[in-house]
Amino acid sequence: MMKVMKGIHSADAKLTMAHMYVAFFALLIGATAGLMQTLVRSGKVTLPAGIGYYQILTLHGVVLGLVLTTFFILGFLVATQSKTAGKYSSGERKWAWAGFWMMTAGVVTTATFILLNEASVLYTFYAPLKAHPGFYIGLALVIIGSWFVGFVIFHRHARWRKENRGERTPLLSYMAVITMLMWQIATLGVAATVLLQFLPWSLGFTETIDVLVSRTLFWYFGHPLVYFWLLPAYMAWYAIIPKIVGGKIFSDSLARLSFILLLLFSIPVGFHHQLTEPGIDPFWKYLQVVLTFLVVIPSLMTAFSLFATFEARGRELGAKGLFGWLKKMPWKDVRFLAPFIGMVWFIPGGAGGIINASNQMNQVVHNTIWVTGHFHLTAATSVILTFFGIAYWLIPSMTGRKLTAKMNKWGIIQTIVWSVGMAIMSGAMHWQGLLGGPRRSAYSEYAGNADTASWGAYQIAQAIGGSILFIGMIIMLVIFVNLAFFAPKGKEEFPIAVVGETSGTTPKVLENWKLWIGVTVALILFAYTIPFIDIIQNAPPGSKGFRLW
Ligand code: HAS
Ligand code: CU
Repeated sequence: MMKVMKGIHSADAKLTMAHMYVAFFALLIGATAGLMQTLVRSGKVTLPAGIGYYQILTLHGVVLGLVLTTFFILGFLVATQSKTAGKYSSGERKWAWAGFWMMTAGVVTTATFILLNEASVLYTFYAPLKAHPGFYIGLALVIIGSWFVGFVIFHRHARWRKENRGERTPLLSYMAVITMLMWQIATLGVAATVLLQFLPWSLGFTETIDVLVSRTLFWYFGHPLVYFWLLPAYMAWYAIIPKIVGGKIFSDSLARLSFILLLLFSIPVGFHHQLTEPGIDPFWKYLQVVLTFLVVIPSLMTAFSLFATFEARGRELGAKGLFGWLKKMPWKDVRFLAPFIGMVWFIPGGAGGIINASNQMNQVVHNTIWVTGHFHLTAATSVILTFFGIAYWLIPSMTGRKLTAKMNKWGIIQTIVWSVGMAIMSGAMHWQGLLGGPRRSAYSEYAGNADTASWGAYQIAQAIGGSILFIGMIIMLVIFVNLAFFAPKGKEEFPIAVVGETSGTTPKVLENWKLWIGVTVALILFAYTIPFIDIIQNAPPGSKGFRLW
């Protein structure tokens, strides 16, 4: 018999930890590459040993945007589902392990070709840049492996429903299902372009590639990708943070509804990354921009729900007025502080997103380093600080250890360091972007162009911010290693909030999967069918491949 401990079954804890080791190793590699980029772009440093700027930029994007996130998220979903819906069956666990190993093999393959300088095509791998086939094969393995884990999550949820007919499903398991549904539907696009376009082309079976088709399929996946990062953070904000502050979930139905809306509207919006791209009819760009504004609504609902949770808890503790709750929050508890700072940063981060999505303003910021500033607030601050906030209790509760007062203090220091570093770096990126500073480019003097020289101060600021962030990364890794291997043995709390009295009953329709998948597919077909046919029918001759590094 397997022993049951630490809040979840030990075999499930092991599965989660396997994902976490890869995730935090990715943090080390990715953040180091990030520091080097800011140094190179400052014009003061050149890379040693023939390492290319675009090579480390590719490494940075792939390792942080695809590896750290996917592994952390799957590990987190497995843990929360196992905790709230019950342990996995041994069959389910086997499939999940198969997925994990397939993903890991994919990561090693892709990373190898980046390190061999055979794939400096950035994480968006835009055609007609052409990488070694190994790069695409590795990516395909990561995606297919993640599908295995996704199906295990669906299966566990369905099993719970069968065993508990008529009852409200565990909120975190429900949210895990939506996150993976969105992921499985979205990754069909990237799988299609990788398997049908990039692989045959890079293997030499086809001469040319249709660039616009590949970018459209990529962004069909690329926007839901960023929501795949965000939804697990929302899971923590809705269902875990209330417990940590001593409160309850404001509304179970509101939380579920916002996840449904995120599923519906996250996918048919990829064109907001292609607003400046020729060859897509403006009407369909317009339509997808409208849908983009609809996907903002569930985030505003989330903000509302969080304020309600904090205020209700604050009043319980005697706070008065609109912001009296601020004085009553557990500021010294890093499990609260890190995600809360993440939420605060999401206010300017989300506002920047709304600017990006506005067609006219997109013309100003597109392809400038403003966009890099935007996603370092959303992904690299709001989401990552929340993931760190999760790690402080998740890792010890998986390894049967305790978060000590000392590590809690280091966590608070890391939150502040990260926040200061990001304020400087992302602030400078936003500002420089407004002046027209390009993204995805190494240092260049453009033949002494005065404009470029005037960006110098912003680049130095980014290098300073990047260096502070590097220190933050080291602190985080020290805490992770401590919690995984050295912290004292004990029973760390796995905080799950209960639903408050104000919540009311949860409508059954929210669990009508056929309906929601149906509407999701209908919206996708509506937003993409006609423009996609258009793109194919009016395609210019395909492009041969380029290797610019
Ligand atoms: Fe974005 C580009 C539009 C959200 C990530 N985005 C990117 C790229 C990435 C990214 C990685 O429309 C670059 C891709 C590339 O390499 O080219 N984005 C949006 C919009 C939103 C948005 C409309 N993005 C995100 C999130 C990301 C992310 C989330 C990662 C996790 N983005 C764009 C567009 C582009 C783009 C264009 C293309 C630009 C171009 O031209 O290339 C929205 O979903 C944002 C909605 C969010 C809010 C905020 C709600 C606030 C909350 C916090 C409450 C706080 C509390 C605490 C309670 C409306 C929930 C309060 C405490 C106090 C003390 C006050
Ligand atoms: Cu987007």
